[in-house]
Amino acid sequence: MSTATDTLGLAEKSLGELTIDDSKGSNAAVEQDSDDDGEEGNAADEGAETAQKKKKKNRKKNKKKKKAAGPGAAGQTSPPSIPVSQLFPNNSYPVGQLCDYVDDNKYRTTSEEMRAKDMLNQQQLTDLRRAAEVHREVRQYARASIRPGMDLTTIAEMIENGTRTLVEERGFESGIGFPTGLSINHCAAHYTPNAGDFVEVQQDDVLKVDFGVHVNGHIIDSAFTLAWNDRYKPLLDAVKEATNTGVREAGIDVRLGDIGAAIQEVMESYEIELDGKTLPIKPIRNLCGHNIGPYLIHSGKSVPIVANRDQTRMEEGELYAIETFGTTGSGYVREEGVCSHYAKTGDGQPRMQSARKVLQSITKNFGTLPFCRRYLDRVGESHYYLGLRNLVDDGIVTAYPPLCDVKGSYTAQSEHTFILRPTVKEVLSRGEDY
Ligand code: HZT
Ligand code: MN
Ligand code: MN
Repeated sequence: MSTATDTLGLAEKSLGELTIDDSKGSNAAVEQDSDDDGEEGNAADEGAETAQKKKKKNRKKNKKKKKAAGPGAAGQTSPPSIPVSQLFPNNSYPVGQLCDYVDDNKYRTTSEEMRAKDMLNQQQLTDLRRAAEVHREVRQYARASIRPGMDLTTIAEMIENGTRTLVEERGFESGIGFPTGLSINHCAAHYTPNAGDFVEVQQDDVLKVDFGVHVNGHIIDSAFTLAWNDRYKPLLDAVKEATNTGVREAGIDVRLGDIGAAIQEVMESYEIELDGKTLPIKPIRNLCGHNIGPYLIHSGKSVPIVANRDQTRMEEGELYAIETFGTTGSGYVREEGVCSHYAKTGDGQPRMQSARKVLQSITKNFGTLPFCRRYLDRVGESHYYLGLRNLVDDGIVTAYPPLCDVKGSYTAQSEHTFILRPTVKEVLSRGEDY
């Protein structure tokens, strides 16, 4: 990443100057940091180096971490170990891609009233930009590191450890936004390994990587697709272009159904040849994007990826994740297989003792943020399955099982988070990769 760091000034360019460029493709292209095997410390640190820091330095050396020189994200190690708050001091995180409003909302760019309203949300923006920078730096490492033959738990922990470190996980102030989705082939979403899952990603697989980062409950939700066989390129291109179309179409007063229509048109303009057969690429019609609230991954509105009659409009101030799914299958997902993802979505006092115990732990550790069984394991819960099922049955917890198209099909996903600021649309999760 080579980005400007200005946040509060008017020179809000940086990531906004990036063109939407899909030319790099999504094959886990190895973009290694420039090698610099020696020292780790920033120049600013060298003066006041404590014994603890020296110890840390040696540990890093032993693990052969690599760090490039220079400011900002270029100074991140591999694997990532430096909190983004250190790489971008004074709360000056990279600004996302800025898109001026069009048509009836053109006036917003320069309106004094809108600029004044915009100023009231600076802390939320800073939090979101910090979370987005964590997402970019973690995914850069993930894209370079994920290889066929790796098991999904290793991949999930790589992403989750990176997130926890770079965002400086601390109670409800900062942390993981939701479980790391690692869904393969006909499974489109909401698969993450439970304990004892030894599934490995294979050479000819299509892997969706969907993870979230939050700061003070402000969640960045963004996803990409990896494949190591070039034959999937049209499928991966389709979802990237479809998502970029949805993001471009989005704006204050735009009807959700119109965004779906634009996405569908782009997605259906693609086809793919597999084993000598040409297949249409379809949008998965029962998956959609959504708005996001504080500590709420789904805050009530859904963004379809096919045309529909929904006249609901996007509104000023809203935060959205637009995600599109393309498939060689039926274009419809069903719940399939063992559930891993859950979130507390209701209240109530369960009677069952094991339900009360796991609910206490959920409330204390995750609140309303989605979690998975591995996260319950790591906070020390065990033998909770019966209690958890009881909470789901009582409507206190919602289960989000894996969502899969027909067996033998391939699905891909692309997702970005953006905010409809009073003056401008900011695509927070935009990066050089996607
Ligand atoms: C649910 C549970 C999670 C939200 C979308 C999504 C991953 O399909 C309204 C529209 C994480 C996220 C969600 F653990 N879902 N984005 N990224 N999954 S959703 C949904 O349930 S609700 C879409
Ligand atoms: Mn997502
Ligand atoms: Mn989402």
